[in-house]
Amino acid sequence: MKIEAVEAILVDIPTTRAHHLSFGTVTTQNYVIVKIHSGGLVGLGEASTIGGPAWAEESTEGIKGMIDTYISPRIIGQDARRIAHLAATMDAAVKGNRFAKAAVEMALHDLVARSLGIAVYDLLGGKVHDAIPVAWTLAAGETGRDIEEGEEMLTKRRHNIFKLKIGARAPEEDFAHVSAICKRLADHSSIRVDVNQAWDELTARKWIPRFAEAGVELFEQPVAKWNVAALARLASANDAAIMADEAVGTVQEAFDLARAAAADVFALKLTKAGGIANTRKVAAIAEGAGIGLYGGCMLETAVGTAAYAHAFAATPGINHGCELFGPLLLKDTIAVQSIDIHDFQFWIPNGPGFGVDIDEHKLAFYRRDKSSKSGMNRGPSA
Ligand code: MUC
Ligand code: MG
Repeated sequence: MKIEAVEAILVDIPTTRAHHLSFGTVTTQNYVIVKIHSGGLVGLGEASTIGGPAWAEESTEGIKGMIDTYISPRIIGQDARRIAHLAATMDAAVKGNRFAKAAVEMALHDLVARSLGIAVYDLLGGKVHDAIPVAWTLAAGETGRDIEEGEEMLTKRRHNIFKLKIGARAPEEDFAHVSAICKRLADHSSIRVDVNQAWDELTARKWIPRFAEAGVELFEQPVAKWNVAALARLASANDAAIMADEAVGTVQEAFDLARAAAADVFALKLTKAGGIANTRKVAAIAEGAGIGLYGGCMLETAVGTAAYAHAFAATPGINHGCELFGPLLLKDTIAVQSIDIHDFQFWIPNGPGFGVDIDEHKLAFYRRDKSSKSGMNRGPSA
């Protein structure tokens, strides 16, 4: 199964509403869609960023450049079925750049599974989850709108886990906002907050117990990702769960966090881990350390969402739900199939591959370069 060509396509899709995070406000999501071609088949992968390089180091422009310049030339002509070998090839050629590698590794999984006529989760050992409870992020930036949105999600039986984005404002203001939402929604749902690294340890030490008292069950990345010691102290001092997100990318970071008892829960994301295989290694470290798991996201399109879903479906122990709602925050889709969320759960799509096909007209509309020819890297014989 020779890899004939690799495309890395920049795509921008507006969100249904402004999404407010501690480091900025997102109104358009930026993606790199990867297509790997072999024998008439196409495997799909995706790297999604939030706020360009504001969430992690990589931007979509950098990811595309990395794939076109350094990754594609090394994998074109090679056997797509040797996914672990190709991952090692990428690691040897490129330090870091895990979002870029993840998008390519996802596309290899999709391609190989499609060639076998099976779902990616079957390539990974089969499903352990048919559906996973799914959170929604309340981040409209206004308490009344967030409450309305939450109540609508409960009525529609779409979501009963809510993640609130805080940290952009003073803790006093965030507390007023979160406690008002807890008063209205906490009896019927699980309320969690994501601080996206915005607090220092002193602020976290002071405010986590107060937020917990108001009804918050889980605190995602309350302090800077490098501050493993602070995370450990917070995890040991609080009954509410402390979840590592930005802090737990690589397998080595997962090991360090586990050794330091610095988190009760790990948020898994294919992009920050550098692919499906590494995500499952992070999950294995969590299993060994008795740490819980959450299926995170980077607000992917239906393509990336399906890739995450297949990896999560085949990973035991995802016991804190997931947040695979990305496509529902976008004004439009580039996929033929829609995601299936009902009864408060995300239902895993079937194959072949990730079970998602590109709507080429939509892709042509949303791709940044507006030209279907550019971005294609071909082998010499293709
Ligand atoms: C993050 O840090 O978890 C995922 C969902 C959401 O609302 O923001 C992201 C990123
Ligand atoms: Mg997070």
